[in-house]
Parts: sequence; structure tokens; C-alpha cells
Amino acid sequence: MTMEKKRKVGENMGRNSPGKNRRDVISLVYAYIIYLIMLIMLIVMVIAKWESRQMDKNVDLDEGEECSKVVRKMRFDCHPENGASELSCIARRCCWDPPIAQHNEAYEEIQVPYCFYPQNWHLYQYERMNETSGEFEGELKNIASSFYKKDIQVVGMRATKIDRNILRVRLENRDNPRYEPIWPIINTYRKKSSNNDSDYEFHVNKMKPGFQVRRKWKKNLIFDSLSAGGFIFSDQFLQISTLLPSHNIYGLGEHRNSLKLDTNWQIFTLFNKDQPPTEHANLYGSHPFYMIVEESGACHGVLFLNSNAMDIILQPTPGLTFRSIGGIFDIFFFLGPTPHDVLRQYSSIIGKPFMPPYWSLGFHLCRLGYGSLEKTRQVWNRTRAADIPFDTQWNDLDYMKNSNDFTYDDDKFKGLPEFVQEIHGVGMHYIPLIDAGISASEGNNTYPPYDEGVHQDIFIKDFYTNAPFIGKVWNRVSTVWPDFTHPNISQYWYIMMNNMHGQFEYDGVWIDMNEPSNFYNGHINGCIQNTFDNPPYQPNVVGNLLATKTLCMNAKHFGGLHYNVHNTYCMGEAVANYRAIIKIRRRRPFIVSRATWIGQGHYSAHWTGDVYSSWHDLRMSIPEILQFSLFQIPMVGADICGFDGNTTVELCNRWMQVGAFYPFSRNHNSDDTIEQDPVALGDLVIESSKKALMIKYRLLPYLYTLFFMAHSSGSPVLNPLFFLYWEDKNTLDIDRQFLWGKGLMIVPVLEQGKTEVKAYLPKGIWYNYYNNTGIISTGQWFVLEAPLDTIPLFIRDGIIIPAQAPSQTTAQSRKNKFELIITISHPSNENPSGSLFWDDGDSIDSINTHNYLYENFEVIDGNKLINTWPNYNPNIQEAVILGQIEVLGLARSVKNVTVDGQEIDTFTYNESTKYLLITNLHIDLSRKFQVMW
Ligand code: MIG
Repeated sequence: MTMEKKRKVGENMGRNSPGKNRRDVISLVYAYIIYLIMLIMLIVMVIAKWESRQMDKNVDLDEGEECSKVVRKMRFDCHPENGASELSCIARRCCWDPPIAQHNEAYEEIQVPYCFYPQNWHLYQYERMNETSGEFEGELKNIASSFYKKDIQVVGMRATKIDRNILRVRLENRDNPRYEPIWPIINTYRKKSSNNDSDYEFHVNKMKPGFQVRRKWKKNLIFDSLSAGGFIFSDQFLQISTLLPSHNIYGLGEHRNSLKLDTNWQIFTLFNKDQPPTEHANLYGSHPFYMIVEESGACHGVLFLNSNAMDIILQPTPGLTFRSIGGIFDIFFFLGPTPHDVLRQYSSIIGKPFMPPYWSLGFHLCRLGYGSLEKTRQVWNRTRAADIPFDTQWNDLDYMKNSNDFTYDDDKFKGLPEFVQEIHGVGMHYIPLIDAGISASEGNNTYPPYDEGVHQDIFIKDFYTNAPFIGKVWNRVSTVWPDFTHPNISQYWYIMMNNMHGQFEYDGVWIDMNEPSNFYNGHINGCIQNTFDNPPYQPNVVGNLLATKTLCMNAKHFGGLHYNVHNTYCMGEAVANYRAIIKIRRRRPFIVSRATWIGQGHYSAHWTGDVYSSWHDLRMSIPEILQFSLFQIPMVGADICGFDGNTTVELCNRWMQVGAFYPFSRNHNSDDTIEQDPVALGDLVIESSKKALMIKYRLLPYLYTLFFMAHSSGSPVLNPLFFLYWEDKNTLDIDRQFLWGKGLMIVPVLEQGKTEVKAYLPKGIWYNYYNNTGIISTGQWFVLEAPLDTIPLFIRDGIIIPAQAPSQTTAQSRKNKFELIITISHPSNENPSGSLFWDDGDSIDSINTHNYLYENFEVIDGNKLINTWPNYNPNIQEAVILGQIEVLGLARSVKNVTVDGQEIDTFTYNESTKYLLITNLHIDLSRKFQVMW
């Protein structure tokens, strides 16, 4: 066979070149090939040279000099793809300076670039520019091609003042509109009144593209892309780099890392992914927003509103690069100057967090694989029997019939509707899981969610066939996905959710797998090669392909290709659920979503996904949660005691303690692990859970008031220390402790075998929650005792915290009398103050219809407590009665106490602990009152 073939080849060749032997022919062919290769190389080099000449003409580039001027940390990567060579680098008109040693560590992972932009490198030139009273409008023409093809020829650049401290800068395609995300719904109100006044200056330079934003105060640079390589704006590659005013940068989630980000050549990839929290990986959500504490002490925030997969690179310059593969540049600057100012300004653009129902602030219990109603009921019962505060029972997907949405297993979960009624009967709530995908193989007319979806044409479509895009998740055979950009989706989703509510009256919705996640990489056999699944540049996503564990990038939504829409999929689902729940329950929606997008806090809460039952994961849960304070998703928690892997008594003990102070406190567990509800783990965990959760329940009026403030102004619920004490540089790195509002400091134990914990207490007095004694700090570290059953807690000086005696459910605790915890400020130049928001805790419109109580409390002259603006709508039937007041840190001995002038005798004062306790009060908080001591 082989011989024959060879002979045939030989014969053919022989025929073409008569008179020569076989070997001659072969070497001739080789020579010819080599010649061709050399010719091609020559052509490439000539083109490269020609292109760089073109560039020279425009910018007068002296290559050697322009390159040597760029010091190492000023290098911005000109060749982010693998396989840079001198040839490919020079073809981009960039500087080439490869590492000397082959295995130089500094060049591993993301490296100091050795193909980098020379000074003055740019692809655009101004055609026109217009500056009018602090705003800017201009046009830039493409003058040289980027490596990435299809450069946008005419770029429109516009800087618009939205408010005196909010600036928006857009770069778009002048000739054709490009994709822009439909969420969040951006609030572009413009304050007409505020004339020319603004806190910033916007600068451009006629000679180079790009721009600078400066804070007027001290002229500090906030953003400077002029000194960092201009920008690239091609069809599938958008890049802009900037110098940063400091290394103190936070945000850019969802990621697992220290709260303050590392600027030493780090890459942060944003592309929603079903990826258990791990360092250096893109996780479930995307939030291209960061906050910086400048060296001057002022703070600012930046939003890069772009929904395509992207890499954000931090380098020690300090500098940052946004590198996306679609859309436009739409950048918002929030000038602060305090961290809370930045967050409030951010919320005014992307939307403020939803107001959670009161019950959702209580304790939640869940696991995958209870496997039956009986088991669910057993855990529900034993938790209540142990007197652990507890509000909401959950079921994971095992409650479903064949893992299909909107069904329940009437065998293993027979009696679920009655069980839910029973839960309601004791004032508790029930939440089931809903997966994003819908089963596509249930047979004709047996599964309405599929049939209706096909009928209404609301599933995401395959690019080639226009039929629903098919993958597989939990359903037995195959899965399709609702298109949440479709105009009919709200109605479809409402009908499905309503049918389910007709079966069992769930109270909230847990939306999972909404990155969206898929067990296949695209279809069962992948994705057909196309420019969206195989873009010229692929961000550094986990997995080989963008489609890894999700849909093909060319799948079609009503609102655009999956390539563009992917990161916002979860937002659409949250919106559809939010609307559906309002219609179905006529109560405040409570939706918990795994994937998140910019502004999603307006509709949903978030949990941090599949964390592992390990001390490391416990410890990392703090920065994971705190980053969502930046993203305006305050209702957040991690799976208490860990999801995957077996927990231990000690780990779960410490996790229940800190988990009680997550805003969203849910113990949740995987199906192949030991039981970890508190009772399953024995006395220590039961006692600790009770102790910590009783404190949470006691302080819920405070937490609820903080949520009202977040909902109405965008101020955070959880504060990392630097949000309040950013001028104290010690706080900038702290992410093992946090505060509720500014009043309660939580110092969890996050390490095995420890009964002590180090804590930083900012300058001032901090009162130990458990014994009322004050610690004076000059801004220093302390080693605190933390016995196994105790989580250290401190109350800040000069504050008034509203509380309420705890009970086993919030339905009960809401009926108890209120309490005030007051810390008398030292030095006494500031009056202690606080506030209370109160309503029925569950109605949709209590805030709009003013069916609530809101008031401020203040202590004047160190001995007179008053309330101001009690604003109470008498439609509320619940009494709001103050029963107890505690005053901590009160040095002056107390002889008598009066309420509205009437002397009372139900008080004690302890001189050694400086503690006053007034009990048996019956003060109506809806009216003005005065208490003196
Ligand atoms: O493929 O519903 O993060 O909380 O228990 C895993 C089963 C699907 C992932 C969620 C987890 C949930 C699990 N889900």
C-alpha cells in the first residue's frame, strides 16, 4: 500500500518535471517553500515598517528614545495575547524589551510587559473639539490601525456634567450605534440649578487622544489616560489605561481577594461564571466599579459601564487598564470626597438597594439534599425546639419533580403546601430554589413552562437555527433558557411563578445558576467556530473558552447576542422575579441571586455561592461580603458553616457567630456532606448560635434602620473600617472586622484553635457589648478575649442604637418593647445621636405612602434624651413603645430620672462600670418625649 502510494506521487512528479529524478524534485519543492516563507516574512516586515512609518509621520516617533523613556512600571501591555515576539510587537509599533533570564519570576503570571507602548503611541487624532462650560464634545479620527481589526473610524467623545460631583465620559462610534446594556436603568438626571460649579475639571490635549479628570481641590489627578497610551477602540477590543492617584483601590468584583486590591500586576477578569470562590478567578457577578482613597485623603469612584467580558489590570505605577471586547466606553466619575459620598453618588446613578422585608433579616436554614419533606420538617422542628432564633426554612432543588422549575415532588415532598401553611402559622417564611434553565424534554403538553415558552417565543435562540438554544443543567435530558430581555418575559414569568404559588405559597425566591450556568460548554458538542466565541482577544476567563459552562456567545436574545448580554442575564431574571412577586404576593419581594450585575441590589440580595467548609473560606467571607457594600448590594451573606466539604464543630461554631452578623444569615450545605444545622453539631454550636442570633434579633431595629438609609440614600449597611476612618491609614487594609452602620464593631474569630483575636480599634472609646466597659484607643491594635461561645462586639462612642428584646422569630420580636442603647460621648463635644425607622416590615408601599415611623434621637448636655421629628402615620396598628434605656460610659452619678418631667424609680446606676439602666418604661415613640437623668 505505502509503496504504491509513494510510487504514484513519484509518478505524478515525474510527469510534471520530466528527465529529473525523484530526490531532485523533492529538494526543489523544499527550496521553493523556503523561498516562499522568506518572501512572506519580508512582506510582513515591510508592512510593519511601513505602518510604523505611517505612525512616525503622525506623531514624529523616535523609536529608541520613545521606548527608553518608558520606565518599567510605566509600561502598559501592548501584547496581552500569548506568543509575543519581536516581530509581532514591532508590527504594533510597540517597544520590545524581553526579559533576560528565561525563568525570571517577575515575568511569570501577569508580567511586567516586555512589549509595551512607547510614549505618544496613539491611533486617533482630533478632528474637532468643543469645550463649553466644563463640558466637552469632540470627534476623533482613526489614523493608524490597531492589531485588532475593524477600528472605529470616527469616535465621538463627550464629557457631560451630571452633577457637581458626577461626570460622565462617553466614547462612541459616530457612524453606528454599538451595543449598550439595557440594565441598570441609568438615572441621568441633571441638576439644572447647579450652574457651572463642579468639583472636577476635564482636560483634553489637542495632540493626543484620551483625557484627564482632576479634582479641583488641590488639582489632584483622578484619571489620566493622556499619559498612559491613549485608547484602542476596535469592534472587539476596547482598551483605555490610566494612571491612578494611589494604591488604595477597592472594588472590581466579584472576586475573592483582600478588600484592598493588590496593584502588583494583577488581572481582574469580569465574566459571570459558575465558579466557586477562588483567588484569581472570575466569579458569579460583574461590577466594573472601583473606589480609591487618594493620598490627599479624598476619595472617588469610577464606573466603567460595559457589559462585555473584560479584563481590568492593576499595575504598580499605580495604573489601571480597562480592556473589554465589545460595547462602548461609558465612564462615570464620582468625586466623593468621602467614601459614603462616593457610594451615595454611585447609587444615584445605578439605583438604590431594595428595602428588604423585616423577616428576611432573621436566620435562614437550608441544605441541598434534605431529600424529603420529612427531613426538612425534622430540621425545622429541632432548630425551633432548641430555641434558636429562626425565621425562614428553605428547600434546594431536591423539592422539585425531576429537577424541573415550577413543580414539586409530590412523592418525597408530599404535603409541601400544608407544610408551608404550618410555617406561616407560626409567623415564619419559606423559600424554594428556582433554576434559570427550563426543561426542554418533557414531552408534548406535559410541561407548560416549556410549551408556553415555545408558544410565546421567549427562549434564547440558536444563532443558526433560530430554534431555542439547547444545553443541559439539572433537567434530565436538556435545558433551554428564558430570554429575560424579551418584551413578553414579565408576563411569562409571572404566570409560571403564579402557578407555582398556587401550589404552595412560597414567600421569597432563590435564583441559582443564572450566570447562566450550563453543564456543557455551549451545546453538547460545543460551539461552531465564530467571531464571538473566538474573538481576536479573549479575556482571562476560567476555562478555555468564553462558552465554558455557559451558552455559545452567538446565542440570540431579543436584546442582543449572548456575547453582549451575558453579564446582565441575572439582572433580567431578578427584575422579572421582582415584578412577579409584587403581583403575586402583594408583599415586599425577597429575591436572592447568585449572579449579579451593576445595580442589581435594587431588585435582589446575593449570597457568595459555593464556599468551602474551611477556615480560609470563613476568613475570606469577610472581604467577599464587604465588596458588595461598594456595589450597592447590601443584603448579602456567605453560606454559614460552608457549602462544600464537611464542616467541623469548631469551624461551624465560629461561622455561626460571624454569620449572625452577615446581613443575610443563612446556614446552607451541599448534599454529600455531614449535617450542619446548629442542632446536628451539638451543644457548643447550639449555644453559640443562640447567643449570637439573640444579639442579632435584639439589634434588628438598628439593622433595619440601616437598610432604610441604604434604600433611601445609598449609604452602606456594612462598613469596612476605612469607610468611616479612611484618614487613619491603618484602616485601609483591614478586612477581618467590620461595622454595622457606624455603631457596632464586629470582630470575628477566623482561625482555628484561637480564643483570642486581634482587633484594631480606631481612636476613641469602644464599649464592650457584653460588659458595658469602655476601652480607650489611640488608634491601635488590641488582643481581645474570645471564648468559644463569644464573638467580640463593640459599640462606638457617642451613638444611640435602637433595639428590641429578642424572640424566636421576628414576628414575635417585632411585638416586644423597644430599647435604646446610648453611649455617652467622650470628649462630650458631640451629642450622642441615632435614628429609628419602623413600619409593618413587609408592605410594598409603606415608604411611598408614608406609613412609617422615622425619628432621630439625641442626648443634649449629657443628661437629656429627646426625640425629634417623630413622623408616625396612625394607620399603623402596631404600638411603638420604648421600654428600656441603657446609658454606657456615664461618669456622673445618677440620683434621679424623669420621664417628661415625672420622676421614676425604675433605674439602677453602677458607678464602677459607669452604667445606667432604666427599665419598666412605657414611652410612646410616636410622640415627643424627654428623659433626663
Ligand atoms: O450545580 O441547587 O450555589 O447553593 O445548593 C449546583 C444546588 C447548583 C449551586 C448553588 C448551591 C445549590 C446548588 N446549586
